[in-house]
Amino acid sequence: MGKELDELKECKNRSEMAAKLFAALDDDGSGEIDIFEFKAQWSKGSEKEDQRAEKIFKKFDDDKSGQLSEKEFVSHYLDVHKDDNDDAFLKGAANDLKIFRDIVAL
Ligand SMILES: [Ca+2]
Repeated sequence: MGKELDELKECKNRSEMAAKLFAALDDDGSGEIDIFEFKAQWSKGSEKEDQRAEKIFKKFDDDKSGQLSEKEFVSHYLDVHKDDNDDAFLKGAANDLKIFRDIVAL
């Protein structure tokens, strides 16, 4: 995940890093993520991870619109990782970014 790490190091704060993760999840660039997009990127077809993804999605979707906006995603991502120190946050985000960008091989 060296490439992702370098890329995230250029961000000036955690919000900017989380916004990059959102962009990686938002495959079609619509500015919102629906549950199908979210699951495809998050769980990569694993059934167990699908259930987790669904729970996370519901928790993140503040206005229950069935879509995650960048604002919803960023605020929850920061909240989930609020106890991480900067190094742990950076590494975790780089790992997530790599997962979100990997092509699903089913
Ligand atoms: Ca929403």
